[in-house]
Amino acid sequence: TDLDSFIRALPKAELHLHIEGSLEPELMFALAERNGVAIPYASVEDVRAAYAFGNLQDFLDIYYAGADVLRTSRDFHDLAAAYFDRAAADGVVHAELMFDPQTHTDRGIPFATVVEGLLSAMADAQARHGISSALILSFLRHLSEEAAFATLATADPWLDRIAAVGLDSSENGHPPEKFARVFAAAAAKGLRLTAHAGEEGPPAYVYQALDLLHVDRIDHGNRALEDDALVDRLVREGMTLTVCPLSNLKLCVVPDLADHPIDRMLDLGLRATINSDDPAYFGGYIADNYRAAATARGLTRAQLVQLARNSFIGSFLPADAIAAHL
Ligand code: ES4
Ligand code: ZN
Repeated sequence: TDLDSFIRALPKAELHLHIEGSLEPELMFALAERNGVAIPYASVEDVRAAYAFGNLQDFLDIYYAGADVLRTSRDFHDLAAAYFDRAAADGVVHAELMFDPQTHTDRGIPFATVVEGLLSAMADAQARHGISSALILSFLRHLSEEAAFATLATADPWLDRIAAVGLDSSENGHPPEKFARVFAAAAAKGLRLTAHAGEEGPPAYVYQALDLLHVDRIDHGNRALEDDALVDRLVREGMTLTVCPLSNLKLCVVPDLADHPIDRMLDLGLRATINSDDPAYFGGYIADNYRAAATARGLTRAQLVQLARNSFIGSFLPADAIAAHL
């Protein structure tokens, strides 16, 4: 359709994408076979049928289990290459890939295996599609502060190829304050900072991400809308929110896309962006997310352009590269 072509033709950055969340069931089966790994599904249809989630934790349990088929650098390369092919078709010109090293190192896959596979796919994406990209090392917040420090230490030889650290996994009960010291250490090493906050967790967790982690962006941030003073602050500080409409629907953060606050965020002056989060699990890549939000909320072309523009402003690209995209 017309809307479809408009969205795909709009140059955009993807800022909130878990690369492990781009593992399509077909690739999961192929890697299970290639690596001789047993998976608890009989077919691709069986896998897709399991993707009905009542909340974030339901999803995470299935997402961590799926990642077990990823064993070699070639697996991580193939995973990211498939993502970049889809992203290129959707008009993505810059992508910031989150990865969860602890999901892999805790099952004996070396950090080097993960990062070398991802970096080779990123170099290919630049050569084949002209897509620039960056890596965000995300700490699992259900694990300890000590484990996060150990992960940061393991990453040390690659820090010149890692743009930022993030914070993901089970939000409730694992407030940002738990990671204040490790985020300070990451900042001291020159890394940018982002954290999931206000997806399921309360506005207090968004305040903690700002005040205790000193983040450059907030991943999700939906529940910030419950606190007017917090919204004013996010607007005043020009804080980017990496919003994920289909994720919000599938994880029951919103009951229906018709209730999604994306246009309210823009109307309030928040620097909202649209992203896919875990596209293989939530039913769509970035253009699907733009299209679903646009259709459900009647977004104007000007609003879609604003969202794409926000994605460059909120990116971890250097200032001259951001300017070149605006
Ligand atoms: C995630 Cl949607 C979401 N929230 C928190 N942690 C995650 N890891 C992967 N996707
Ligand atoms: Zn996420």
